[in-house]
Amino acid sequence: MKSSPEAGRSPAKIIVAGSRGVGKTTFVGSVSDTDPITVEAATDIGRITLHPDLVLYLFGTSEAPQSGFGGALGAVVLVDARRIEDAFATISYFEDGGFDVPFLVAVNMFDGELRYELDELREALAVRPDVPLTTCDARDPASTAKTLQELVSYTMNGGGSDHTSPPELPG
Ligand SMILES: Nc1nc2c(ncn2[C@@H]2O[C@H](COP(=O)(O)OP(=O)(O)OP(=O)(O)O)[C@@H](O)[C@H]2O)c(=O)[nH]1
Ligand SMILES: [Mg+2]
Repeated sequence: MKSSPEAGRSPAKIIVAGSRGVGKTTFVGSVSDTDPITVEAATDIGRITLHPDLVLYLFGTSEAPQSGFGGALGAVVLVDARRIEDAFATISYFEDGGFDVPFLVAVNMFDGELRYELDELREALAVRPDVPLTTCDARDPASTAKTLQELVSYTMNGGGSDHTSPPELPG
């Protein structure tokens, strides 16, 4: 039987991307209802029930997102605050529409202080002005939940210039 427990509703998927060791498994684990399942090296699946009718599946990966991620709502690109430059490849992948979903960039703080202002980081990482840039603590469920919330509201508001909201209708 393939019927899902969510009775006909297709669960929403969110991708958690980023280079090796940025905290993807930690992020997915801290926000999930259950321990993340590692399906293969560096790919995690977690699940969070925001509401009985709203289940989010989280896919943590450092590979280019695969076909199974199709229909994803959006992506969190995690950045290690101590190794900012490692994030270039992933950010440009999403910016160039390699995987066409709205995304935000979250700098995982690893306890440290951010050495740069977010504005400076945005410039250094060449993150478009319309893409949200934020910080998080991947180990803290409240922090990861807030990051997901931000992504979901960004997505609902059009998710950047490539996904502009429809023109206002008269009346
Ligand atoms: N102090 C601190 N340690 C963290 C934080 N996030 C992750 N770590 C640690 O950093 C290491 C890497 O975190 P992971 O969550 O495994 O990173 P990952 O992106 O899944 O790594 P790969 O799957 O190998 O690409 C682990 O030892 C974590 O415990 C954080 O916010 N603070
Ligand atoms: Mg991992």
